[in-house]
Amino acid sequence: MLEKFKEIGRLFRLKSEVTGYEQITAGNINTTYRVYYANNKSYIFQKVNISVFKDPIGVMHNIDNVTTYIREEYPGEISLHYHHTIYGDNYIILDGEFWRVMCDFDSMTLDSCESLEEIKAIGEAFGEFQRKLASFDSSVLVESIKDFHNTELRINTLLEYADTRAIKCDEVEYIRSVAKEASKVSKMVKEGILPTRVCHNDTKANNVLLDKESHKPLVVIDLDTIMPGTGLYDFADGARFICSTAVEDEQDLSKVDFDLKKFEAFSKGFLGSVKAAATKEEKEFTVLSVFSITIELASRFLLDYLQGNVYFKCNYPEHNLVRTRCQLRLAKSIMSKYDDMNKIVQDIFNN
Ligand code: GN1
Ligand code: MG
Repeated sequence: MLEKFKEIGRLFRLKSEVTGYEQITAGNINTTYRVYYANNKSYIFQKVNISVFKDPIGVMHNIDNVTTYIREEYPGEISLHYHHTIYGDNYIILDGEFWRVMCDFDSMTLDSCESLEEIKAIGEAFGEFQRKLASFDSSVLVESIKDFHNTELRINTLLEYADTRAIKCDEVEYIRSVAKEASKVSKMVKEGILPTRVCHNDTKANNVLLDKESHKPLVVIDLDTIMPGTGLYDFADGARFICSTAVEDEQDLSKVDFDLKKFEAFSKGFLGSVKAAATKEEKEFTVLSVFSITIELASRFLLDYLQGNVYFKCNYPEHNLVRTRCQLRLAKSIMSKYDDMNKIVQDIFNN
């Protein structure tokens, strides 16, 4: 790898000599490394998964446009910087692999979070991200993954796959039983009842870099899926992840629950930033969107498990099944707390 990193660094015109590297294991799709240089600097080298991102150049075009916009509109704030080659590209293709190099920050990420203050701040970081992009011209964006958050299609694809192979299991049957309810939000987006906004589309807590000491958010990362979509799902996906009492691949399901205190903190942060622009319908379906995105992700994990783990990185053969079960457990917990969640959300909207 060292020789490869030297070559990549040279193509991106990085000064100094590579001295070492470490792999960053967060993220289920791309492969990420921190590469150290003799001048005491480090950079993030990332190999983009081109079977997931079929138009990686389009992805880099989106990232370039969005980061330039944020830098120009919000000077003085920390922003992501991707390095360019002598040809002006923010990527290279080397031995058939697609690589990019980003600036590194002295920072950390969290896969789970117990501090309500930190949860609120992470919510605010994602909410602010959406608010800042409200005037961004979405017509310049390439759709990096088609139908990425088309919940109805995701569920139907799973059910059709299972049915044509006569696969019967509790997970498939539960998803079938809630399919209509879980598809409602994405149907309303299609029908124009819910507006589309420029969204991050992958608002897991570990996609916010935090200051190592204060744990305050520094910058939102992982801009691969920035596309127009429902703003509700950025809220929902963030809540799904951060309000769980367990990690996304917890094997002991008794540990998995949806935490209302965490939800209140995240909601205050996120919705506090975006509520001024929220429509009546968005307010009404905010809580349903949390259930929907959880079922959507469960359907994606389960389909990948049935298809032999071709999409998400797995550490063991049952990994995607374990992830599915966690999401379904979480979805059931969300359903049981629906009214309390709605009260929390409506109080925030009304204040
Ligand atoms: C993937 O790569 P990462 O870990 O940021 C996935 C998200 C899922 C998430 C679940 C492009 O995100 O949609 O919610 O895993 N990203 C893509 O952990 O599919
Ligand atoms: Mg991602």
